[in-house]
Amino acid sequence: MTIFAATALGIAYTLAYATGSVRVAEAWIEEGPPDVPVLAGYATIQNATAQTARVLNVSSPRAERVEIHRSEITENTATMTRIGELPIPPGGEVRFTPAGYHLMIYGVAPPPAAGEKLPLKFEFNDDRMVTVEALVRSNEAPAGVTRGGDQVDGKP
Ligand SMILES: [Cu+2]
Repeated sequence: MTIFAATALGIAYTLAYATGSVRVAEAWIEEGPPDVPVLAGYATIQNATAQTARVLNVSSPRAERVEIHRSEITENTATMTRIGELPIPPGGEVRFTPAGYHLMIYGVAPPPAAGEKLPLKFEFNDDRMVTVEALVRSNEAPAGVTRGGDQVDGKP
């Protein structure tokens, strides 16, 4: 009995460490206007294991809460749905985009400026945790407009 249990544990241990890894790459957060309390975040989650990896929760010590959303555009209406768990297929990846999966990051005070980094912790179904530093980047502001409190008219 004891030998059997030890062997089974040994196999489980080996599998967990032999089947590859889960990576969170290219994590970034879009800098928001100073008066908007929610930020959008993006990342690419890569699953090099042989099983589906499920993202169960995302959090940040700097945020009140982080949700996974999916945007859907039907005819002319854009809607967002909160996703309870996000499956990443074995050997595959899910790339977040403004028109697809994205993170909504609530309650970061004070709001981060471009160039800052916010830690994001991704928790997976198999007890894996991946923490990344997501870079805050300014959104595509029109030429001549700078962020950081100064609105500059770009006209010559
Ligand atoms: Cu959203």
